[in-house]
Amino acid sequence: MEFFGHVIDGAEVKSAGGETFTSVDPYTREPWAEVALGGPAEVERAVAAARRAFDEGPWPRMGRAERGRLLHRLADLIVANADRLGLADTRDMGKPISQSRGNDVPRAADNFRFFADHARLTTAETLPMDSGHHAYTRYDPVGVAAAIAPWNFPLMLETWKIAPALAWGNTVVLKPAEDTPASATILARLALEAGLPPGVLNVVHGYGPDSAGQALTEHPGIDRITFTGESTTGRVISAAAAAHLVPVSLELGGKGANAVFADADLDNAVNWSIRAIFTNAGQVCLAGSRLYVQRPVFEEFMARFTAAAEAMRLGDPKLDTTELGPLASETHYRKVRGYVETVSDEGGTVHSGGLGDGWFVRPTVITGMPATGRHQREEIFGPVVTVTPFDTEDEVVALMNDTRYGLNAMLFTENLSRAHRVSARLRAGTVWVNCFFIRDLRAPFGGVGDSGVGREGGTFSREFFTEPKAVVMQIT
Ligand code: TXE
Repeated sequence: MEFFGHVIDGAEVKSAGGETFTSVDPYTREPWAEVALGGPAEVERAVAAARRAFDEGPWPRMGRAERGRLLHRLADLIVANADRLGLADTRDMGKPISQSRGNDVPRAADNFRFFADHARLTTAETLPMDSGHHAYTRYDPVGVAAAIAPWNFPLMLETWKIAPALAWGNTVVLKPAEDTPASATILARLALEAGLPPGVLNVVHGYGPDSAGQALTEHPGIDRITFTGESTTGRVISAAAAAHLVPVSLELGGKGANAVFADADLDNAVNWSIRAIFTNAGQVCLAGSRLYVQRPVFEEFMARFTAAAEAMRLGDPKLDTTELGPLASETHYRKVRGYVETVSDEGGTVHSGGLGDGWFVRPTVITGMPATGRHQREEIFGPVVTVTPFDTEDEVVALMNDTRYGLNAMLFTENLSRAHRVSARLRAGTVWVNCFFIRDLRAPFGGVGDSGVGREGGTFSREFFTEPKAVVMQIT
């Protein structure tokens, strides 16, 4: 079995007491990697190393161009190691290799390139004042950032947090999800190879409660916490941060609504709606898990959508041809299975799909589910979609907004006015019109309600990972 250690102060290390845990490959359902299991002692060492690197090391002082050069070198190494990194995520959580190596790895490299360039090129405010003074803004690094990551896009989401924190001159302690530790250690090894000084990027493995995650979020030496994961966990982390008045950025769950109007380009709507719910086996906070279709095209859309869902290729996620892998872990499989098995109890019908072999759930389409049913309200986080007909624009806007989440929504229409009108009325952090998951890293990303607090991306990440300082000068 491969071994993945913590990376603390520039060295890959085991836990003080030699404790380990294993990562299970959800396709073979066998352990494939042994991982150092950290706790408060390892967190203490990592935070101390990050603090030293920030207070005494070259990183915050070397300037954005030089930091950017090193981050670009790290991006080059990520691309050069795409096979290893992609396979690590695929073995850890069952994501098809075409998505891990093909999408997540290039995006991880882009995260470093984008934030390195953004920090170097972005301007700050100068405010001429009538009083004979002027003010300007400095964006200074804050210190040590704690990043707690989930298992659904391991490398991609870790780098989405690490890249802006580092680009703005901070140091980082990352706690990867316990189901997906491997790519984080590989990334930290590559960071050292790229020339990042010791202590700038530290990785501590372990669980959440009563383990490395909790120790990190409760540590008084942390200056920022960025977290992606479950909404309940977000509340716990927010409370831990409040004890030290540490700002948090929380990207939490979702229950994405997707409306297909009768005037939509149906080919395009089917294509994106399939991707919206079945990419990464639906283990996506942005997943379009509530699909609403206007009644005149309901039958036709359903026929095409179901045919496309049934045509998806399930299998070994290590094969390039596989489109849908198993669910990420046994625990998670049991959770999703629980929803599939209770569809009729809640008043719905499994129109197509259902449980597969092992930890597979086939692309599952549910109809007739009442708006109050658990399947319409809770985040299933699997390849399971409810489809509901609607008649009017007002009705579908009300249905789409009838959720405690508010991460994103999609709508499909060829009517320009409707696209703008409905987008404005939706309670969501992102609205995609006639597409899904198209990202510009300058755009704000985050959610309302139970989907999170704060936004990341471009200047929004800068606001979070820096202390904006106003300098006011007398000029006359
Ligand atoms: O999430 P957790 P889990 C949703 C999805 C999924 C459910 C549970 O519905 O089924 O959450 O997944 C760390 N202090 N999402 O259990 O527990 C934990 O170790 C500090 C949505 O994996 O939130 C891991 O690194 N850290 C989501 C990370 O938090 C703690 C992505 C996420 O774990 C902690 C993933 C604590 N007290 C799951 N408790 C999205 N928004 O995309 C846990 N952790």
